[in-house]
Amino acid sequence: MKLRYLIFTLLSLCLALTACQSTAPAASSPPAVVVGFSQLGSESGWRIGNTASMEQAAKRWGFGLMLDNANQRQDKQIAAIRSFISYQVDVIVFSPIVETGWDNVLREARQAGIPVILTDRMVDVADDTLYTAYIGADFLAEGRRAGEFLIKKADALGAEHLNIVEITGTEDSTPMRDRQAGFLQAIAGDGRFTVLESITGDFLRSKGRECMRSLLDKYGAAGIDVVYSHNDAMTLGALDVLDEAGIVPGRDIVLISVDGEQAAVDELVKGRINCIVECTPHLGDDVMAQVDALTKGRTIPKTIHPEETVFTEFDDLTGIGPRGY
Ligand code: GYE
Repeated sequence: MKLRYLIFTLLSLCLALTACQSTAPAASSPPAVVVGFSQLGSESGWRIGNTASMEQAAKRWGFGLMLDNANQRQDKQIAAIRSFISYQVDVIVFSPIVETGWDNVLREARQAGIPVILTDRMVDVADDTLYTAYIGADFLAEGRRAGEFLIKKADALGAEHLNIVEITGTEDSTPMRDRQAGFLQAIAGDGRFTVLESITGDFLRSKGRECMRSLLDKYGAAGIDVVYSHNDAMTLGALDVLDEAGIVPGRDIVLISVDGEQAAVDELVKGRINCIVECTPHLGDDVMAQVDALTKGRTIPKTIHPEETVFTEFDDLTGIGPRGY
């Protein structure tokens, strides 16, 4: 116990010194369970809310948390996981920025006997016993909800034909793939819809702006009926551009977004976004509950999805409480 305690304190100090954060409890009480968490970055309000959720939950459960923020770099995530292995944390939790490229480091974790829980995003590995569980959204269902809204909206407009542009999240990431696939599934076979183009905005507000600008340059305001954006940060960036161009969002162009950040919900309430598919970042307690079960030797479910909903212009929006992210 003494050695583990020393290691935990040293690593916490080291992570803090290298601009990482740690929610390590005060040096007087060694935590019984130490979790190494590799967060992928800070690209959106969703992500910041997710990091806070993990930190708060670790505290509530009395676990030590070694948190490393990889600032959008897979190599940094791999390095963080390797450091968690050398320091023999009890459980490794990580949110993989992309799906591929994890086989080796996951094998190393297995050799060290440390279980791995994936949170938020999935990996694509040849052997899916390399991770113990996935705790995060059902992105395919989210994409379908976006498509279902569009069908309802087209009905309400009596539209014969709608041109869609899609601003996608980070390429090779689970939410990007499945939000796209679910959306296409939902609208498949409905001749009223054409997806003109899918362009990647990397889940960033700044890139959402760039994408919207280039789409407007290419198709003109009259050529675009619908923007389907894979997250609120990019949608907010697109709104900036539409405002500058004198286009009325929500009316001249239908906007469909994903996440449910406060800033985006405020725009929905104002009628400037038509639909937001909820994706909750509040995964911390679900993750820590499974960490707790694992460290007590219990078997845990392979997949856990949080409950999520959809907010649209057709709903009564007065009851949406503060979003907390
Ligand atoms: O939608 C987006 C974030 O992986 C679900 O990543 C997450 C996505 C979320 O940057 O805002």
